[in-house]
Amino acid sequence: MTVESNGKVALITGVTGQDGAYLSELLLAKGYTVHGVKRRSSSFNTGRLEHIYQDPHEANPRFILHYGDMTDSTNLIRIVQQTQPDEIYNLAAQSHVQVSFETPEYTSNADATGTLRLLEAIRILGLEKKTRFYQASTSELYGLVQEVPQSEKTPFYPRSPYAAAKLYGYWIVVNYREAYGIHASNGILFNHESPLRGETFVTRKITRAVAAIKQGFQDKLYLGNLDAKRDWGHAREYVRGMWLMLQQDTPDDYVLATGETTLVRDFVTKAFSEVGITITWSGAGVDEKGTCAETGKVLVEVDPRYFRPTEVELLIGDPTKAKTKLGWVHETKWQQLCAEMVAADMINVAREQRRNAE
Ligand code: NDP
Ligand code: GDR
Repeated sequence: MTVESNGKVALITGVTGQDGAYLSELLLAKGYTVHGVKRRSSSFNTGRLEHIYQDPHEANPRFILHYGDMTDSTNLIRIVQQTQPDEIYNLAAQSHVQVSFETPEYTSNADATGTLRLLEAIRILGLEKKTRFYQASTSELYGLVQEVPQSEKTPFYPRSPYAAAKLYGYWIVVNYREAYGIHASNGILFNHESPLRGETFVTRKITRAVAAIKQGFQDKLYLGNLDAKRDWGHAREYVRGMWLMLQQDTPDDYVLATGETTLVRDFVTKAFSEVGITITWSGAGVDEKGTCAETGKVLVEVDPRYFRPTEVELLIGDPTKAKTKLGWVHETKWQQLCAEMVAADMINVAREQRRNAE
């Protein structure tokens, strides 16, 4: 189906990521021309965008990719100048919390200063009145539990270099909104997952392992903290919330969450149950094990390598403001999300194994 152009232009950084792919789909369906910033990579990194890729040689393509990087302000200024966007969605980030302990300086460069670079690009180019700005803020800002559920009013206490970098991003967005009148909003998004989730985040790591174990290609799943609790929603629904924030007359900051929290352990149990495997848990801490009730084989073990120097133990968000002011609601429960991800990974794993065997 061809969608008629609505005349609007969006620029998405982080277009090759999970949210970038869903947001591109949404905006194209609404008639936007979508420009995406992708990094140069020695290997293929546009797999999530294949279905919406348009040959740049076509007349008037509505989906256009540009090489860029959040650490290069000259590049960002040039892309913003060339594309003159009505809306910028800043999704690019070194987004892995554990990796941020290994690469703290790079994480702050891309996630904190990168956000500043984009806001400065708007200012330098005199686009303060034209370009609206969405910042991918995060529930990781809450960190060490101050209160639950966490809302826009809950104090922040970041617990990783990633969260500290995103804290700067959050406040520089608030500052540029107040100082220069830019329509800039923070979406404080709680964890959102999907079959497109990166493979090293816990939900996807679990669903891929479940599919591989079920099909006999993997023996065991090693995980870190099974006691962490997360508020997991579906990424497709969360990108709609991003768009809604930029359609408001005034910019503001909003929590997007489901309001329900689940243990990592329970996500594991549910994922295995989707393929007919019952997990029984025994032991505690590093000695905890998940055993297959049907065969007696240990399928899940704890590897302290995945523990974080400082952990965020409990996240549960209060999305009342987004519901009331934006009309945003989430529909998918974490159990449905888990089932969808396992089903997708059963197909992915089988396909990969076939390809490897060829
Ligand atoms: P992903 O990790 O899937 O995607 C991150 C994107 O950023 C990728 O396109 C990546 O490119 C790009 N990127 C990383 N570093 C740079 C850089 N230096 N310059 C340009 N691009 C870069 O993340 P998600 O889609 O899950 O999340 C989107 C945003 O939302 C992130 O900012 C994340 O921190 C934030 N967030 C995510 C939540 C979630 O639960 N998913 C919750 C709250 C916030 P490449 O493909 O080349 O790696
Ligand atoms: P998170 O997501 O840190 O919340 O950040 P992740 O899925 O990485 O971890 C969730 C929880 O699971 C625990 N855990 C493990 N995590 C990973 N990755 N691998 C494991 O083996 C493992 N075992 C247990 C973690 O300790 C943690 O408590 C995500 C990212 O998308 C951020 O960019 C985003 O800002 C936040 O969500 C909201």
